[in-house]
Amino acid sequence: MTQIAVYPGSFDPITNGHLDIIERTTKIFDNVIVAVFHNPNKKPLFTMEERVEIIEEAVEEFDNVKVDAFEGLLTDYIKHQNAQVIVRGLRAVSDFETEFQMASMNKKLEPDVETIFMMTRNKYAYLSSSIIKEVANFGGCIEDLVPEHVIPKLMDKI
Ligand code: COD
Repeated sequence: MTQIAVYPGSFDPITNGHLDIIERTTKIFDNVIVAVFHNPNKKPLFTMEERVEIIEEAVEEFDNVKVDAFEGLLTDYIKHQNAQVIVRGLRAVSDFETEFQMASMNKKLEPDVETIFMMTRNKYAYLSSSIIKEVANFGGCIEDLVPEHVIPKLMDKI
């Protein structure tokens, strides 16, 4: 059976921490879908189309990665894609509580789907999309923290 993993997130924008999780996931599963969540209750900095496009450029080198957008329940999307696994990244202990709650609810909704967690690489442990936007907004250097092509796109927005 082809093992398909879904790596879901907001990715507003993708960081090198996300990219590292994607790269490591490609080595474990046959196919990886990076699934960008459209949350109607949130106003992201980048539109859905922009986030998908930015990620597509970042994952160009991996031939088993597809980038997609979804709305509604993640578990419904997973079944629709015939995927079996949700991949999430863990940074600090503070991530654990939310992740535990989400994984438990997803298990309740769809018992056949497993969530697996990948520890962040130490050098990316402090990275999040929010901190990148804040630092960029105040003129700080974000080189080496996001894929290169993200920097001018962020500059255009702020
Ligand atoms: N190093 C390693 N991993 C990282 C790093 C880093 N530096 N930064 C972020 N990550 C990981 C995060 O821990 C997460 O696993 C993933 O990357 C994506 O992160 P974000 O912040 O872009 O995305 P989130 O956490 O906002 O995504 C939340 C979802 C969209 C997955 C969630 O809200 C969802 O599933 N929504 C769909 C509706 C639904 O089904 N709701 C019920 C869920 S129980």
